Amino acid sequence: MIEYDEQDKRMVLKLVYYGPALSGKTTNLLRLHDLLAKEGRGDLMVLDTKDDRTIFFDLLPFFLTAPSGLKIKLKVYTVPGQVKHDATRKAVLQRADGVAFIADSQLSEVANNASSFENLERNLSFVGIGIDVIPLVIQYNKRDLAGIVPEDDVMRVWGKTGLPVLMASALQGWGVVETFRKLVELTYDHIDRKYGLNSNHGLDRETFLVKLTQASEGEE
Ligand SMILES: Nc1nc2c(ncn2[C@@H]2O[C@H](COP(=O)(O)OP(=O)(O)OP(=O)(O)O)[C@@H](O)[C@H]2O)c(=O)[nH]1
Ligand SMILES: [Mg+2]
Repeated sequence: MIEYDEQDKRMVLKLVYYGPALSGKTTNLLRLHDLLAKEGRGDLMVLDTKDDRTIFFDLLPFFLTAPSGLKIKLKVYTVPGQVKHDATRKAVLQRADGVAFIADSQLSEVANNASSFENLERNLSFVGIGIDVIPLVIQYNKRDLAGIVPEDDVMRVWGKTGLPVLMASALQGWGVVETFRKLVELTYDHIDRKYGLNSNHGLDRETFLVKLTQASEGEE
């Protein structure tokens, strides 16, 4: 549910990284912050944590201006994965324009992934967003570990949903930008259909993607 002010030429978009506790949502944002160019992105806010676990949310903002002068702010949030923080998850999910579901690839986490995804379905419905409508990508994180669900099994389960599924190791820094790029792509298409980003604002998909996912120089 895009915040769009035609008069002011401003648009605020919200992407949410969702998933079970300790799946690597905060680590995804830390890596995005390191891997993406400074130009066009703000600072990462990691809010109150307890033992490195998110209590409220983390936020990484991006800014870009379309040729029409439309100013777009893209806010990327994480939710706290611990079951007890459900009220906060609902609050963060309000008015979301896209979701990345970060699953933990470890065999021991299969049940937690499933219940977190059910929780996402329930909470999206609670905040009035259709899970079939909102841009949604799935990331299987922690691929660097032993004792993980094989990729074939992941695809067998998720393939039939038609959702994009990406493998990643946020710890090692791979699959993270790819996941973000996929979500940004889907979100662009979703907004373009409604607001004509290309036709009304001269902002094509490629430019949108490039501006938001430029690699930072020097470090990898
Ligand atoms: N081995 C491995 N560890 C990871 C990976 N991603 C994250 N971790 C570790 O998993 C732990 C939890 O990561 P966080 O990013 O804090 O997890 P979170 O999903 O934000 O957790 P909550 O805030 O409690 O919901 C940390 O110790 C990370 O270093 C990964 O790809 N591989
Ligand atoms: Mg976190």
